[in-house]
Amino acid sequence: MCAATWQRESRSSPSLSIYPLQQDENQTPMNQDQSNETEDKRHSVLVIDDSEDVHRLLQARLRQENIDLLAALDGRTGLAIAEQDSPSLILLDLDMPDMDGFEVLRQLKESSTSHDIPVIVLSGLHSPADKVVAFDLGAVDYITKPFDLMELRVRLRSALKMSDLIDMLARLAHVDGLTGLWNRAHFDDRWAASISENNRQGRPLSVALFDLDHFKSVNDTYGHPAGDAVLQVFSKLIRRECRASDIACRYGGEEFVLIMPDTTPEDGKLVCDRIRMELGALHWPAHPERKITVSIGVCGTEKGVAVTPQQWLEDTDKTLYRAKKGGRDQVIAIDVESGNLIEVAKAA
Ligand code: GH3
Ligand code: MG
Ligand code: MG
Repeated sequence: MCAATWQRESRSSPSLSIYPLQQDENQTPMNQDQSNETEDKRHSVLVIDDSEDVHRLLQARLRQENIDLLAALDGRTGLAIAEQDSPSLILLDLDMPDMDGFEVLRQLKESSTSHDIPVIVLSGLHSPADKVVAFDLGAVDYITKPFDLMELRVRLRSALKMSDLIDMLARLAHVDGLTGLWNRAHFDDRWAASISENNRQGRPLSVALFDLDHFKSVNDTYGHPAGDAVLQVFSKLIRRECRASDIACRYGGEEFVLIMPDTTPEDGKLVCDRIRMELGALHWPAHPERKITVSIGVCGTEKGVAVTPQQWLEDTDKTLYRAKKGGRDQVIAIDVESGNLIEVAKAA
């Protein structure tokens, strides 16, 4: 088994380049500039073909394209590269020794890592039955050999563009329209994943629920647009203060939630208190006489714990409620397992 890699560059998550300001998948999707994203993106394309001639030809003829080519001379190597490098697209030969292209395609579509990578079949098999099977297995296109290079190029570009658009739509389905933070659906996914990671690896994990204080009266007094502006500014503040690995979401209305992986409740409390104090100190041109404050409940652990996502969130909500009851504009943090209070910071 051998593999030649002409220009190997590990691809970041498919959707990341849609939001150039993002540095990490966990980071919030704010400030996205979606113009020209599909044109400017550099893609990597994995070619799985047992013919060295095909690799040489593609390498020479696709040099002008904005892509990095990865090469595998057999199915197993191709599957391994697909898992490891998550290429933007795969060009797959069907007729190969050991593992044929149909089997490779089947395995690509079975793996959660490679499932969404578009596959164009590049094959000397011309029968309609082969084409039907390839499409049934999940290929997005089928090009017969010998292929016309111009046609291959345009089909390649078209498949990459379509894949970028699908990525973008999938991502937008997880973004809150008003604030640009992740939305509730994204939170639900990531919260469950964060908890299972904590259970498995025993690493610290904290979560914070934020609820703006007396927000209804901000709307009632200064109007809904002023309330919207507060939500937007607060979202930016959370994003600025949290780490790239934290996951900031709008939970709903004037409530926000921040997942803080690898963060003890003590550290989570410190971060949240900084956010609380900065918000309280902000000057609001639309209503200079009115400060905005937030109440925050933090619930976390420094080790692996057997707590369900629902229970953990309920405990966090109760902690937030205590902060409200305690007079608002404060952070209350607890250990999720013992329920012990970590620290309380009252407004000065
Ligand atoms: P508390 O301190 O107890 O949290 O009081 P509150 O007034 O903040 O809480 P309440 O739940 O009574 O009111 C929340 C308000 O948030 C009511 C709702 O109109 C407002 N709200 C929810 N979503 C939005 C939004 O997208 N924009 C604006 N401007 N207001 C919103
Ligand atoms: Mg509320
Ligand atoms: Mg509120």
